[in-house]
Amino acid sequence: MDSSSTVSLIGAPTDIGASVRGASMGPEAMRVAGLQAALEQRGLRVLDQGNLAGPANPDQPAQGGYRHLGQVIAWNRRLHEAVLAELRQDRLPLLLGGDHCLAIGSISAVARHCREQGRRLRVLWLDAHADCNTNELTPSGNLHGMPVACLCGLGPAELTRLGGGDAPALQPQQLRQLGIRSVDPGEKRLVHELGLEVYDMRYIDEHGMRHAMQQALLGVDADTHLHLSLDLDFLDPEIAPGVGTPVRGGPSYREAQLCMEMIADSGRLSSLDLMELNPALDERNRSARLAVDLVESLFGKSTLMRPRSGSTD
Ligand code: NNH
Ligand code: MN
Ligand code: MN
Ligand code: MN
Repeated sequence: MDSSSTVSLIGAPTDIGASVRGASMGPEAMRVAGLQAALEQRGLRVLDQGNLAGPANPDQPAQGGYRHLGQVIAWNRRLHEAVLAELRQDRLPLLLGGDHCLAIGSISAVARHCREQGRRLRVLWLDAHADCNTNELTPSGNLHGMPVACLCGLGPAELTRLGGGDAPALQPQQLRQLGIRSVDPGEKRLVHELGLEVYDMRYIDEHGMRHAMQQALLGVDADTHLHLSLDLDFLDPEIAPGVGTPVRGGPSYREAQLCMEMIADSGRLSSLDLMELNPALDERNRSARLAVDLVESLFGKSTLMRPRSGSTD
């Protein structure tokens, strides 16, 4: 990612995978908070591709352990195509969610593109939740609690095989999770079985955000496509109240900024999901404005100049 790059905004205004309604208003709230101008300030070209269209939320109970499976498939198919098209044009896709079930379409497209180009992929999953439920483990049936399992090949074929072929989109070793502090009992077992590398809040408390991020970025090299999937409930609800499933005890403002700054320093960020913003629960759009503030750091806005590759100690 260099400063001559083009970022494509893709809005996916749906809350189909969540039980709390309102993430469907996320894309517009982030635009209103000044996302495009902030990116342009960073020297990037921005193409706002507008919003995708898809089925409405019918607010139905779960069937076979899934709520709204058909609608979730329809949204993710469209998103997969839209993200893939941007990657093939050499642009950086920035997904404006929408609930986190949409990461299935987004990340499966990124993984497909990397496979086609023979590039390494690292996915950073910043979230209060592990999002690693299946229809048998889920307490809710909500598909925004299942994208990690689906991307690793556990889920309905229409979601695990979105990019064609029969390999799962991701190998668990390509993922790093940070900020986790709410995991359901069955989900916990699956996280261990898959061998996911998780830096939970306990780890961050004990070792600090800097060390956690250094670990999570280990092995990211010049040939790595780095994808960030940012669920805004990663942040402490005191600073980001505009989410449907807040969990206390998340990263502070500075911890979150450090995290973004270290991603920027890697120089490898190549695609991004901004998920789960719920303007119906926000206070005067402050969570959206915080998201824009974090995006600025992600694209290199830091307080002072720092040596490019100086020692990290
Ligand atoms: N683990 C819960 C579930 O599966 C909540 C998931 N909610 C999220 N995930 N917001 O990020 O229903
Ligand atoms: Mn590319
Ligand atoms: Mn999530
Ligand atoms: Mn979450």
